[in-house]
Amino acid sequence: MQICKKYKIRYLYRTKLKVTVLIVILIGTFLLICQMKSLEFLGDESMDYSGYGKVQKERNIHLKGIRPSDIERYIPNEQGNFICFHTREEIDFSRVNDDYCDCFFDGSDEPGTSACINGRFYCDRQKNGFSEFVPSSQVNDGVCDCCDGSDEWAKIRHPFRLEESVQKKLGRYQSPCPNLCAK
Ligand SMILES: [Ca+2]
Ligand SMILES: [Ca+2]
Repeated sequence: MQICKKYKIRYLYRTKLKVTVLIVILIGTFLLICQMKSLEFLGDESMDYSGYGKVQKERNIHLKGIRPSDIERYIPNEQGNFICFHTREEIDFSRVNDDYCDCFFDGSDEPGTSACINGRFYCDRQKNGFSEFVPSSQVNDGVCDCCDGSDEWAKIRHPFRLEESVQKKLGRYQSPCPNLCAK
């Protein structure tokens, strides 16, 4: 009886150990996938995008709020269209940043405006090699969100303007924005 109990305890201990190891492996795998997805999302900041920038310049394209790693996706295709990132729907390139949300699913046609509720605006200045972005709702809302103030490109003055000394004290600034990237 005593031996049976001993084996039972040992069996339970081994099962518990196996379950713990399995949970640790699963959590580790999950974290690894999350990290890989996150890196994929941030894009490869070491890439040289000057070529794409050159193409945009040659085609007289200057779009605000684009993530550096997405610049190639904002070059019109052979039909002169833009392709929504997620749905692959083609729209005329003139509908990019026209302040009307055409790519409802991801807001990819409006990187530089607040037209799409789920969009993202990538600040001009990339901080520490990472793409700094703000939600599209913060574009031209009168409050400086990017450290370089690029989200306030329309330079809209907030109707309720705080004294500059108050803004400084709060560490939050209203448009027109100072460049705080160096701080
Ligand atoms: Ca649009
Ligand atoms: Ca803002």
